[in-house]
Amino acid sequence: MAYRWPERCATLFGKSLAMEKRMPTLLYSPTSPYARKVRVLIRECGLAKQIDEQTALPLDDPEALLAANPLGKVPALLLDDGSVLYDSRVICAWVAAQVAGHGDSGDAAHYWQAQRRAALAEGVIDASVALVMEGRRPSAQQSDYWIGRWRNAIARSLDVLDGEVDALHDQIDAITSAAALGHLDLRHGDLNWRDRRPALAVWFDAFSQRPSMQATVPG
Ligand SMILES: N[C@@H](CCC(=O)N[C@@H](CS)C(=O)NCC(=O)O)C(=O)O
Repeated sequence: MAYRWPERCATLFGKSLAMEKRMPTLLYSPTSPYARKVRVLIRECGLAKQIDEQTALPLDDPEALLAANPLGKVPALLLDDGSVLYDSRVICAWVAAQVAGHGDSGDAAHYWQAQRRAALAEGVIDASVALVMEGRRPSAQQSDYWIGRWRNAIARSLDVLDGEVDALHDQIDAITSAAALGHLDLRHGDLNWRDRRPALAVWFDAFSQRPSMQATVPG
């Protein structure tokens, strides 16, 4: 593979991380292929010494992981400014961008947080669809354990989105959030997601008026 990144890492990424900043920390599980992808990329970039790695087994619901990623999934990357990135695609893109020398400005931080928020909303969609699929299996075969995990992941993630609602404008994170909330309304009215999340409810009702949303109402 013709990776040219390691050379650039030493001058760009390596320098900025090695100076006064704390090291980013990757929360990972040793068996997760999503985490492995990130860990391989980190090594291909020559960044193994600049990114700390800590084991977090998602099915144990470690507090640090739930605080970092309300979806309760690995990998998650804790950045030195206290912000977090997930999922694996976002982390990989961030690593590549650091190496390419993009990624240290305030605009970049906004961009990465929007990508992270889009991954969060996508995780809500994944869990919402998984719940529907599980509900279509014979009831004796349905897993209370997974239904509980998905419902909890949705609840935690919506709490976070509710707290970040001011950042939802017309980017991919907003669109993905709207698609997620629309699916919850369509399939999981029993979750009453608007209860306890008034800001997100107001935001969604306004966003739902956009012609693009009106033209794509599921049905
Ligand atoms: N789309 C996510 C998927 C991550 C994922 O599903 N990780 C698994 C481990 S392989 C996990 O943490 N599962 C816990 C759960 O589903 O509750 C990514 O690309 O990072």
